[in-house]
Amino acid sequence: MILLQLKDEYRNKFDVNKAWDRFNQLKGHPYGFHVFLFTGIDTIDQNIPSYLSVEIVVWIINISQIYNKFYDLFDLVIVSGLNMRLGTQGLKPFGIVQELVNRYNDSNKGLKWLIAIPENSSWEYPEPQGGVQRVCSNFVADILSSAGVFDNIQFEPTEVSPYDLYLLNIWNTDPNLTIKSCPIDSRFYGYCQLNGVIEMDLYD
Ligand SMILES: [Ca+2]
Repeated sequence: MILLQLKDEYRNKFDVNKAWDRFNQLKGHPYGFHVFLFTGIDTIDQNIPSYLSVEIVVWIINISQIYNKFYDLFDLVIVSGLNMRLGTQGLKPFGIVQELVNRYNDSNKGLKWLIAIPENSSWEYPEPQGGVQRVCSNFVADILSSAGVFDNIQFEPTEVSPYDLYLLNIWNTDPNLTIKSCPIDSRFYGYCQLNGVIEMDLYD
């Protein structure tokens, strides 16, 4: 876990009151299990990490049909997101495919197309673990955006992965930066390492 400071130009944009307002809106919502996978999947075949593909999701969906015991888990992390993309509720994988055929009857608008539709940050999922969904990186991106760091650039925080976040050229990596409350001298890493031993390569 690391503590990063924004570069001065972004610190100046950061409106603390707006950040707290957004924090209080998101506080208490469950962890974003519903969006976890969809944050990483952006296209049919060009995702980061590269092994993440719609084929894997389709494979998992097929497995979910065999191992019914784990269906609730598959529903939580995949199937509910597919229903959300279709505007349906409670359809199981076969029903989703059937709905796609009925609605579009187009080989370009099949399951893979549905999986790659971007996650809309305003979607509210049904139970279990319902409501607005954010995983860690979505949450940070949402707070930064709400606080004005990105000016008026519009994007979906639910599409921001940890990798996307630390690639952003907004962090102060001055090797002489010292953060008083840091448990380890921040000059050692070039940022403040709160715990853990894995060293990060920011911007890499
Ligand atoms: Ca996505």
